[in-house]
Amino acid sequence: MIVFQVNDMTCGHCVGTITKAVTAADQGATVRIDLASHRVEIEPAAATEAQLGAAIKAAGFTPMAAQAASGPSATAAAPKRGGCCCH
Ligand SMILES: [Cu+2]
Repeated sequence: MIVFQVNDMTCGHCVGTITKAVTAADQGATVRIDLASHRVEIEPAAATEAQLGAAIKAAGFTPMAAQAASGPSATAAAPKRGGCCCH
């Protein structure tokens, strides 16, 4: 599983945008998103972590590599304005 920390994902619209970006990059991928902790978990079918990260970036967000079990050091940075239409 690939996990990204996306701190500028702030609402359900962002979740939809990122889900679409990931499935466009890898049509067989399974995406699970936890908005509260800003985590995007992807079970890829074909794409690499770099390709999926690039797809999320292209959608206007800032993906960071995250461990499957996020440690206490993964404190959320102040959300930046990203690709979301609602902020
Ligand atoms: Cu949003």
